[in-house]
Amino acid sequence: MKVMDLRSDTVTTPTKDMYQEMQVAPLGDDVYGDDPSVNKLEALAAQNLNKEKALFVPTGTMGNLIAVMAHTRPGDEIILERNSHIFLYEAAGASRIAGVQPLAIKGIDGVMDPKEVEESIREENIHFPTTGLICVENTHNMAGGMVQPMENLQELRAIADQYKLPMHLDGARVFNAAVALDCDIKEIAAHFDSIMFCLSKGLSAPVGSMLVGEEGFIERARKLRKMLGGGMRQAGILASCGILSIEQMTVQLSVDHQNAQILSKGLNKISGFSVNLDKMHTNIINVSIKDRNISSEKLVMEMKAKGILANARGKDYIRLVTHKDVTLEDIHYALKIMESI
Ligand code: TLP
Repeated sequence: MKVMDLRSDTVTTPTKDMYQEMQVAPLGDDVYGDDPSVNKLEALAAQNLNKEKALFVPTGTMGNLIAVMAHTRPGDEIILERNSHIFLYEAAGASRIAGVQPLAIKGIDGVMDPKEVEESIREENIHFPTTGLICVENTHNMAGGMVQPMENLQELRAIADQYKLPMHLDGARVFNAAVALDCDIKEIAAHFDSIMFCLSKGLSAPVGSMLVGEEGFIERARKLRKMLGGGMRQAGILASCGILSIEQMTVQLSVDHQNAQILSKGLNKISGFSVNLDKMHTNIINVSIKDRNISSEKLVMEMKAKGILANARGKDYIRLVTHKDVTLEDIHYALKIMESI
């Protein structure tokens, strides 16, 4: 049986070029700073986002945690969105390991109201924690890959500047945002002091994320990465794939977005499934199954039995994600299967 994995773009396998590159990539011990492939990837990431330095980290989760630790002190408070990955999906690492208190604001489609952010910043008071950081997620995973409006980023930046606070971007899929906005990634990055982006999602590298920011921040981040056990040795094997992610794979994202549109429109024609097309910005589809009279868990099981892997999202939604390992032909096939369920 053909199995189609629409659970996430994290399931993408390396491209042929990546497999080839892994075999010839120059290697060294990256803890000594001696791996030419890692050094090249870090320089490329920094240059692409127009920041001073970058750091190769094993996962997005570690990249976000390091960013929180490097920007704050234990006991600080960080402002983030209620459905953000850092708040919901990182096993409370920010609280447990960075020792910060999250102040979560409920956004609309992941977008925080700048006024509420400003009101959440603590004034000096012996009783209060100190606000240490504002975090934003773009694209927003739980909102179904929605792009954060540029004006919102500008407003948040102005507030951060006024209160002298750093801003971190969980940009796991920030290249998807840039493709959807048809803008240079630098324009998004310009609003942030640090950005984490993932190589191992739509960009198809097997492992790895980048943390990007100014030199002093990355120096602190490098030490924190070591402390957390993320100092890797001949990591150029992985970094060589990440270089190709940045150089070759961003064009794939617009194909992923087109396929997500086709899949969404097709689902809207099948009774009991509905996708809000106004919210379809990139490659993540939140499919409502409210009219289906079946729990999302059960539907996911039924789909799996027919060869389509999806994730349940709450009881009324399933999440489907398009990526390079799902072709247009696969999408049409998936629609046929969904019709038969
Ligand atoms: N997201 C994963 C799951 O954890 C939900 C996925 O399949 O989408 N930030 C954002 C916005 C993410 O979506 C993810 C992964 C991460 C951070 C963490 O990246 P990794 O998995 O590399 O730790």
